[in-house]
Amino acid sequence: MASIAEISRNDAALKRQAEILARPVTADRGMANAIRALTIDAVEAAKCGHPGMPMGMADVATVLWTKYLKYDAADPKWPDRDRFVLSAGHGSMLLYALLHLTGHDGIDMGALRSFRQLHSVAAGHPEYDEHPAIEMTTGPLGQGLATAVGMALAERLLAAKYGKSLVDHRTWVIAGDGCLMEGISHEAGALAGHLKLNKLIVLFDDNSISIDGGTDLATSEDPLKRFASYGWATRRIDGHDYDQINAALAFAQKSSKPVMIACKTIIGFGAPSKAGTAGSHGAALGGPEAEAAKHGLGWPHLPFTVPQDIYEPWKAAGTRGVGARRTWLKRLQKHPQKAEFERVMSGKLPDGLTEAMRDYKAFVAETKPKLATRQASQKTLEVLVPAIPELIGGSADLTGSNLTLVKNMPGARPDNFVARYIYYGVREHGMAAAMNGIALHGGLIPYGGTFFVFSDYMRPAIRLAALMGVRVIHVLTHDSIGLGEDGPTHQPIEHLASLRAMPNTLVLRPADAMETAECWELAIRNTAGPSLLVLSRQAVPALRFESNGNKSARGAYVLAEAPGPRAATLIATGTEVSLAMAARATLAKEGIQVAVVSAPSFELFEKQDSGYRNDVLGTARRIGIEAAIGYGWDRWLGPTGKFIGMSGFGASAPAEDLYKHFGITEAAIIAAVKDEGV
Ligand SMILES: Cc1ncc(C[n+]2csc(CCOP(=O)(O)OP(=O)(O)O)c2C)c(N)n1
Ligand SMILES: [Mg+2]
Repeated sequence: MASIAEISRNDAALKRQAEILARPVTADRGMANAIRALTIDAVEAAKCGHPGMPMGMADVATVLWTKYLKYDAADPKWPDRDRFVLSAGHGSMLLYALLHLTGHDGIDMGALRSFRQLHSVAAGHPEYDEHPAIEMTTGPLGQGLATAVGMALAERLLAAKYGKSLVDHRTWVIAGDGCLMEGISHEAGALAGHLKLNKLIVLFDDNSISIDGGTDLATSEDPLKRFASYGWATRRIDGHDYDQINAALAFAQKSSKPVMIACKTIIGFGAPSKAGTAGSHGAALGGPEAEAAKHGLGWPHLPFTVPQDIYEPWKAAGTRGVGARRTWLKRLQKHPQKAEFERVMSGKLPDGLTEAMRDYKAFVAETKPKLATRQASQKTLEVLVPAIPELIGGSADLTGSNLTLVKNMPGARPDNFVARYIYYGVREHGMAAAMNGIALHGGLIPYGGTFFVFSDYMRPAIRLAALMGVRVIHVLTHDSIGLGEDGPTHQPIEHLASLRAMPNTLVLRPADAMETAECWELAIRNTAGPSLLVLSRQAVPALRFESNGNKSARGAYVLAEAPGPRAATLIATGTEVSLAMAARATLAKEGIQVAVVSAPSFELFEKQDSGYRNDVLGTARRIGIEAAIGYGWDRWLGPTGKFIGMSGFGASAPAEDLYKHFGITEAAIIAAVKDEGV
């Protein structure tokens, strides 16, 4: 039953809608109605979807896409285009209708007819890979907004490097009540405000409705005041009034701060009874309501039909940027940094990287350093940062612990973007999403650090990186009970298992300085998804003394073979590999020969052919050692194997005491080997 408040709110929305519909249909409104009609048709055809948001925001989107957004439908990947992010991804039909109407290839009426069907470009939520003009995958609310912050930041960083003549564009976002209720909107908004990312403009679909009903069920905040306190410029407009929309977008283009424009809209605008209600949010309007909506909007055309006089101005909008793109191309031809700009935008790594890493690894082989792998990571960065100018580092306020900063990495500041490092603040989620945006923008390779345990705070953004397949690198230090005294809140236990379970995510846990260098190389070269470098706080001895090739690339390899037939195979990762090596040496003195396998990456090992895998794993009994939960190890250990690791949360104590307390010791490994009657 609708409450009195709800009924009166709906009445007010319908009254306002009636007033607007009573006015003559202007050319702009006619164009916006094409978005509404296509949305209604596609959602009716699919029998599901979200008509409310596209119908509500059609007027704002029409103004943006016909007058302000810089793009050329003929080249959706033009590097200096404005970025458009539909953070409220459930309103996907808004984007598909816009791409179709503006004449983008690859999204014809057939695609709209097959909205939400298998292999359709027009998927339920916008998907990055489905069409080149879809800047990112959205749907998890708030992610689009936070990712857009990274895009806008990338623009500033590249503009500082290559100049305005090559890099000078805006990032536009449509976000809903949901995006702004999500916590990540705070992290993202605060970071953007602090850095004064003035070319970031958020169009807030301020319809005061979400799924459960009016937003007053759950929130009383004024997001504009919140964003103003972050340092944003804000405006409040009627989202169905073209003069107000135009004025606000023109204002936004001149702002010296990021901009949020709250567009008061009626969700489901045009629907005779469902407009202004949650009923239009996420379900087909239904035949009679859909018909009446089109009638009320003054849209007499058949389903999936747009008359020529409406198509034409839309197509013209799609070619509005042709001139700007051509003059940009001319500027590029003459630009002294043309080759470098094209290289970084293509994602190709610089010449000289392989040689620099080869020399560094030879040095590691020779010097055999005893280092925590986080320190080894920093040493590797000392090579990578000068060799890869597009590498942009950062940390969520743990720079000194993650060891993510090396020399000649100035931090980005609002007044200086000639920078190599981002102080993300204590904002892991915001950082991971911004890193996605930096990578999606192109021209930069982001890495960012935090404690491994707080990967939980970043998980939704890591998942989107995996889903989209973008190159981001997470430096995750303090990777086990080995961090010691900070105790169980800080000790990752289930994180390796849970992140290994995430598709298209490369989890790398190196055992020593050499493997750390190899894993960094793998991460840098992994263009297909996120890479996670899982690194220790505590020191480990050098275990690898030859530097040719990249053994970690196969995921697991025999670090030390048994001189004769294997009595057992010890398989370990990270800091536990040295423990396995110590056990191997002790057992050898007793005449028991075991092999040690180092397994820095399960994902890469899984990809090897079974012949290689069987050779590495061997036929002897297998013992897995990892200071984490054993979930997922069974597939390597087989039915007779044994796992030595954690079975619950850690504790606060010096690291050595914890290893003893939890039974992850040389003695335990030796006992496990002997238990099998060797
Ligand atoms: C992180 C996340 N939580 C929940 C959802 C499910 N969901 C999709 S839309 C929506 C309501 C969004 O409200 P609003 O942004 O106001 O959209 P509108 O109803 O105005 O279109 C919810 C809860 C989601 N997509 N992402
Ligand atoms: Mg809403």
